[in-house]
Amino acid sequence: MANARENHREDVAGRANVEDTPELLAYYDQLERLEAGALWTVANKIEPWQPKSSSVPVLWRYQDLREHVLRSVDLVTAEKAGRRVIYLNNPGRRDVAAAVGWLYSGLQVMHPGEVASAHAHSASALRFIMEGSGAYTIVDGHKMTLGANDFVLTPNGTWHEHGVASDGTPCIWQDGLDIPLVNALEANFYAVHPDLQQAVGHPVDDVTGTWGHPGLRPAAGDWAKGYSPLLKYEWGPTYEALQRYGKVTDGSAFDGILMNYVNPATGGPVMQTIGASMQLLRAGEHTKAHRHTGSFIYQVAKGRGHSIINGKRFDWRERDIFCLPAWAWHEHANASDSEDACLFTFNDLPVMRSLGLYREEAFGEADGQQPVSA
Ligand code: GTQ
Repeated sequence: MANARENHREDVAGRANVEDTPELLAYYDQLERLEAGALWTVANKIEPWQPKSSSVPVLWRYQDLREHVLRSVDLVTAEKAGRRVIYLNNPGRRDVAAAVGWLYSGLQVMHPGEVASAHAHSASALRFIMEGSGAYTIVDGHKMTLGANDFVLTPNGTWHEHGVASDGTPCIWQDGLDIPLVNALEANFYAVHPDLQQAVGHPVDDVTGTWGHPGLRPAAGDWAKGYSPLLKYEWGPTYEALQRYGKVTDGSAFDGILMNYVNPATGGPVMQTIGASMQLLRAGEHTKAHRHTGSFIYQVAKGRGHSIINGKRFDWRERDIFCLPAWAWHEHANASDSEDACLFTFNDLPVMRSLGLYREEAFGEADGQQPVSA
């Protein structure tokens, strides 16, 4: 049986360490015909000492992808494509169309006057706006106008559609979804809105007017759903919060000035399966390395610098996207001595935390930084 031979044996007491013999190989064949197998032939693989991600760290340069994303507009209509998106395909995760781990991501483009019809699915989704003006998303009748570096939720089960106002400019945004996770859990449903388009049932940007006030919530603001009622997190107040926080804290040695986007009704993550944050690296800052469970996708919202992931250096600039596989060592550096840099991330930490799977570790070297191999 192939598995028995591939299975690298580690000569450790208590771990599987059975030599193949002709008799055992014949026995494995017999078990295989019965849709069964001997655990000791796979145990070391299915129970690794520590997480073994099949994802590889990847940096997607916006400069390389952008023209291809724009070209899709000439090749397919938004209407025919359903969603006109170029997705990010991790070489280790092609089988599940993941950008990293169990997270999907893609770049969606829409021209002024275009609309992508309303649908709902079990996967949770978010957008981070990269360029253009006039973009909007409608979630369960709440219309939100979107500008660069705004972050918007389309939580699981909600009707959502996207478009660009006819007096806007071509828009590109990053989509992030937990499609691979929900498919792995075999729980994905998908529905097209019966009218293809939703009626806007509330004043435009009413979610911001209702929930977007730090430290305040409406007295009549009952909210029992599993996702944040705020739905949209604008760049202006986000950046201001990071700058103000940076003035009163030394920040984290591993993450600089890091703030999580939260559900204002609970203080918890924005959605049940996907969390998101924005981090600011101060001028000249180079963080220490650590690793943790959970998969992350970064988009550079501002500035330039590099990250070292498992000893490999990735140089980034504004709008580049890169991924961090689970349990990979990582540290970040701002290349500028005068300007700050900001990294947007979304991740599956709510899943890790709610299932009791979160774990983290600091890199042991004296300065806490990794030797760079490439
Ligand atoms: O906009 O709802 O990139 O359903 C992939 C699947 C975007 C969306 C994607 C989706 C969407």
